[in-house]
Amino acid sequence: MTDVKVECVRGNIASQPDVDAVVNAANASLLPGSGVAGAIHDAAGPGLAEECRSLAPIHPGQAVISSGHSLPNDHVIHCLGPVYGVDEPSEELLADCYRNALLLADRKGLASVAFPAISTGVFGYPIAEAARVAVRSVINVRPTLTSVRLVRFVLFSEQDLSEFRDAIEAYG
Ligand code: AR6
Repeated sequence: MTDVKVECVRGNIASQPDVDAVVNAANASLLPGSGVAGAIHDAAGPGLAEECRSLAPIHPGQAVISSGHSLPNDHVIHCLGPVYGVDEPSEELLADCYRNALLLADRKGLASVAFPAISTGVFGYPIAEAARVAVRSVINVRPTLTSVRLVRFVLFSEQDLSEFRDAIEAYG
């Protein structure tokens, strides 16, 4: 039996002070962007983009870790999600993001990680499908985790939150 809690909340990924790492829905160059990447870089300050220069570029499905700079979190885990309909197989690449981020967090000894709904904004992944892929990926990797004890999905809208709630009920 595993004791990793999986939960979802409505909120801002850059305002999750009680988790060790927040996940960035990044671009390949790890530069500040719009949406999640904008919110995280704005809150972290310019030191984050500077540190990211040596970590980029990354490929779809990959996860890399940096420090949190001015964020309330010790770390940021940067994932590049697939562009829906372009980076294939998109389902596997999206699942890889969640798995690789959690394996990296676990290797670093972190206890808690908060994810946004990767690829569901600019990258166009339909939210209901993305929620199922995300939750299934977390549930599949859960038995292998030794240090991570909390996985939180942070959704921007009530509709997105309800898709993740449904997926957690179905697979969690
Ligand atoms: N907190 C939580 N969720 C958010 C926030 C926030 N502050 N802001 C947006 N969302 P996106 P992607 C939701 O576009 O699709 C960037 O420009 C949003 O409603 O941030 O992976 C990067 O630089 C959506 O549901 O990420 C890349 O080029 C979800 O988070 C590209 O966009 C993801 O939206 C990445 O696109």
